[in-house]
Amino acid sequence: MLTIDIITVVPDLLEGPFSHSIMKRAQDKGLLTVRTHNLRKWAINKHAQVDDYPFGGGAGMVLMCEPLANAIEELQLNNTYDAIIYMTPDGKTFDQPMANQLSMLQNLLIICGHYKGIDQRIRDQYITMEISIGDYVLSGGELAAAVVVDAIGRLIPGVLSDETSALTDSFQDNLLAPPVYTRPADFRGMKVPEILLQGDPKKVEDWRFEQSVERTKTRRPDLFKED
Ligand code: 6GU
Repeated sequence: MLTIDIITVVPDLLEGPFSHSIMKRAQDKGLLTVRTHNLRKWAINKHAQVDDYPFGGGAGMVLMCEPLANAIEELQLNNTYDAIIYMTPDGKTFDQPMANQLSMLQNLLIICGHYKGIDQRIRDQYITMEISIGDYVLSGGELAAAVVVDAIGRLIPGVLSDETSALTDSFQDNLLAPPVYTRPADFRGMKVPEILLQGDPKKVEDWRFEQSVERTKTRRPDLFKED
């Protein structure tokens, strides 16, 4: 059972991604709980202020210490977090091994920045892990958090109907997934590889492995160089 709390100024952005398909099933089965918390609940005044101008000048607003500290501390009264994660383009690049590790934890708190980010003192004081989802800039951490939660959620045992299917994902063994086909066996003259129709599981397995290696060589040779 994994519980994920998410602090955000735009909770609406996180409504859709977890309400469908596999993420919905994970929650319905009681294997995953995702709770979003609007940072404005901890705003410092009646204007619902949570951000302010950066000291030293410059463009963009910074999420203030006080609302974030109060939000984190209030949530900590009822939860002991295994990790407090800040979503930021200068974090560690998210990958499948990180997803695997996070999926084994019980309680996660994810902080989504917006505008120019959050006050550095919150990062120094509370954050235990900083995650980026790639080398490009999003306008906030919410979509990145949705990516991370999806990648983690589907790895929780019992979430995928065929429990072995996460094992055959791309990246799970540093190989890309092989091509897949379904009916019809002949679509406008384009045929499904014969070996998949013959019903010899060993041959199918060998073929899929070869295809995976071939795909990885041509598309992602860098994956062979890792570890
Ligand atoms: Cl985690 N946040 C933002 N704002 N941009 C990103 C990102 C995160 N990861 C890649 N780009």
